[in-house]
This record gives sequence, structure tokens and C-alpha cells, in this order.
Amino acid sequence: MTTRFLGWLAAVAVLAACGDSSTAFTSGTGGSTSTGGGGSGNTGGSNTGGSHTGGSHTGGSNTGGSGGGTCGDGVLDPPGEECDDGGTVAGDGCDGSCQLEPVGQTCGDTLDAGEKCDDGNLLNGDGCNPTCNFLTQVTELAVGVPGSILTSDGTYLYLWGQGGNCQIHRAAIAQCAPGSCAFTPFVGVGGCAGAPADGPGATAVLGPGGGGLAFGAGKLFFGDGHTVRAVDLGSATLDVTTVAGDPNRCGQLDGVGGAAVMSDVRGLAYYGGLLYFVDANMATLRSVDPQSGQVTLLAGQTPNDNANTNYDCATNLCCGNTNPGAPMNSPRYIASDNSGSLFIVDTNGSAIRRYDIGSTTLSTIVSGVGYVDGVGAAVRMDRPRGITSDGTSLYFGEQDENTVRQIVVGTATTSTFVGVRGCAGPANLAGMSGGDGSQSWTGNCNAGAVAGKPQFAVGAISLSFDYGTKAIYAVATGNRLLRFE
Ligand SMILES: [Ca+2]
Ligand SMILES: [Ca+2]
Ligand SMILES: [Ca+2]
Ligand SMILES: [Ca+2]
Repeated sequence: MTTRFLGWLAAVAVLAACGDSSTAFTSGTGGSTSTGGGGSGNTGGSNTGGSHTGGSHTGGSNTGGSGGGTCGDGVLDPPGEECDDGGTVAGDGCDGSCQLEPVGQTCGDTLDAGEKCDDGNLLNGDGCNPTCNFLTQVTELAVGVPGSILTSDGTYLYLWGQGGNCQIHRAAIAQCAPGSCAFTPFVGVGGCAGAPADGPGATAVLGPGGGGLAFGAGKLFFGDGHTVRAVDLGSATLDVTTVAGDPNRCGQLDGVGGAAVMSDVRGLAYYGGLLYFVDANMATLRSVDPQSGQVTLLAGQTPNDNANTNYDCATNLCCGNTNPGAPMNSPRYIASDNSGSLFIVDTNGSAIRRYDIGSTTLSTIVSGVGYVDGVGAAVRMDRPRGITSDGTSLYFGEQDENTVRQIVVGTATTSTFVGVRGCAGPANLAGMSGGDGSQSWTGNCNAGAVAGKPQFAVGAISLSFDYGTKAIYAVATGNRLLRFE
């Protein structure tokens, strides 16, 4: 491993079951373990020919299990690979051994190789971010996209959740431009009718929720209410199975497959042979072994111990975990560092936490209610949402504040990546092209327009860093698809 910085990856977002100030969405998030490059093994269809990565879209098969994998095949194979951009060229953020190359080491002076920009400072939101890998340029690609939970595999963007008509959709990244990012159904019969049913992707019945998306072990995992389900990417018919949980039971009980019980499955992340997820209602982190179906409680409050089942999810524990001893309040999103750490967004707990898989330790990186940029303990946050990582930093949405913030993990330095806090200007982003000083949108943000800073009145809910395009994609209020680059 080249670095103890974060791994990369992941994604996303969304919100809430109840007690959430927004009513637009109902569900949670998803980490992703997929990365740049190819991923053609992921579909029953064909990859679009063009390579947007410069690397080859050889795709290849997703390797099952926890190990192995081929570096440069465009399929992330953790552990072992922290990234896979579809090639073995170093100096582009992902080296020839598929280890991440930390960014930002020479940021703040002049432009160096590997930097997208360098404006001579370490300030954020001014056209070049403090790790010199984003211009903080914002582009709105589409409005009303079919889903609120986002991830990518380097070739496609995948959407799930609110607005998705009980289907998972996808769009080819290379074909996404403003106004022309076309999503088509990937799996799910659609219509939101009938009980959940497994089977070929075209006929499987999915729920309306959307509790996260994550690639791993040749599958696309998705949270679906009280269950974890998966699309078998190696099957020609994209078969959907239920990995664990019972759609008719709610609560918390470890067990195998359908005997396990969960309440509100959210952020997903795959690492080392296990799929990790948070349960927003139960305020816990759990894992499921995709092979055996074994579900295991890893961290979280203990009152919801494994003796409790059959909770009324409408009234129990939702957003109300006020037990002062509880280590989390309402975790909803995960970003996976592909070297053994999970970064958990505790939305109602106003905290970003870290779970170390090796030592099974849960710790807090930043926490505290408010909105203060700064370092470590000085940082305050509102209600953080979807999260993703570029390998050095975490990026998360402050949906209620209309900003996206950046945490450089090595130093816990937190700053506002894009947006102006509290901006309540027009929701229409048309005409806004970003924060590099060239944007034409001026708006009427009530915080006052700030020269050179993009600002918008939409809250980012779900984020996914795409390694191939070195961009962060986000779904924001109104199912707006944004691109930060
Ligand atoms: Ca690989
Ligand atoms: Ca590379
Ligand atoms: Ca530099
Ligand atoms: Ca700067």
C-alpha cells in the first residue's frame, strides 16, 4: 500500500427515513467499491467503445471472492488494489500496482505534474481546491434523473432510489454532457407494484427505497429496505438475489441470509470479501458475507441487541437514538478506503466517523453541530450526507447548507469545496459553469454572491468519485445530476 491516506472510493448518499428536514427522498446511500477504467464485465450489454480514461476498457471479469484480481483490468479488486483505472501507468493518481498515489503533496506553489491546477494557495472554493486536483468547476448534467443514490464503475453511472421507479438505472459516463446524460433501466421490472421478487434483472421486483450501491465480488449490491440484495454481473440475465434480510421483518438480528433482520439498510461498501452496511434506524454498522449470507453486528449502540426483532420501524428508534452512550446516532452513508478503513457519515450525529476493519475500532474524525471550516476539533457540521473519496480526501454533501465540503483525511482539515453556505438562490443551475472565475451565473444567493465561487440552492445528497474522469458526480435536490471537476 502506498499510503495511509484514504483509499478511494465510494460514494454516496441520501437521506432519511424520518426526522429529516427534506421530504424529497426516503433512503440512504451507498459506498462503492468500484473504480475507474473498464468494468465491462458488469453488464449484459456492451460497453461504449470510447475510452474516457485513456486506458483501455478491457473490462474483463470481476473476480469473485476477496483476493486476487488483475491490476489494470479496470475492475477494483480489494484488498490488494486500492484503485484500478484500467491501466498500469503511474503518475495519474493510481500507480502501476493499483495503489493510490496521494494528491496534494505539492499543492499551493506552482503547477506540478499530476496537478489539475495550482493557484498558489490551499484555500478551497476559489477555483482550485487545497489538494490541487479539482478546479471546483460545477456543471449540471441533468435534472430529474431516475434515482437519488449514485455510484459508478468508471464506465457507467448507476442510480437507485427515489425517483427510480423501483429500478436501478445507468448512463454511460462518456456520453454524459449537459442535457444529454441518458439513463436507461438496468435491473428491475419497474412500476413499484408487487412484493419483492428475485430473478432475472428484467423481471425482478425491486422496492422503492434505495439504501446504497456497491460493487464487489462480481456483483452490484444494493440496499432495499430491510434487505441487502445483489445483481450478479456475471450472469447474462443480470440475476437479482436477496443476500440477507427479510422484507417482512424489521429490527436487528444477526443470522444467516433470510434469518437475519435489519431495519433500514443504507450506505454499502465492499472490502476484503465482506459487504459492509449501516442501519440508519438501528444506528449500527454491520457486515454480510456474500458467500454465506452471515450478517454480523460490528459497531453501534447495544440497546438494539440481537434479541430484539419485529420492531415497528415506523415508530421505533428512527432518528431518535438519543442514548448518550450510543456511538452513533443515525449513520447513513459510507465511503470505503480500499485499505481497511470505512468512513461513516453519521447524519443526525453531525459527525464523520472511521471504522478500522483490522482493529474493529470506531473513532470520530470530525463532529459537532454547526458549520465551521477548520482543523480537527474546531470543525462543525450540519447534517452531512453522501460521501466519497479520491484517495486523499473525503467529500461530503451538506444538503441543508447547499455546499459540498472536503476533509483532507491526513490532517482532518475541513473546508467548503463548492457552494456558499446557506445560499438560497434560484434552484435552476442553468448558466452556471463553475468556480474557475468563468461562470456566468450570478444568482441571488442570500449569503451574497461571492466572486469566483459557484453557489446553488440545491443540496448534494449522493456523491461518487469517478476515477476515469477524475470527477465527482453528485445527485442533488430535485434529482439533479451535477459534476464537479
Ligand atoms: Ca483489477
Ligand atoms: Ca494509472
Ligand atoms: Ca504545485
Ligand atoms: Ca485554492
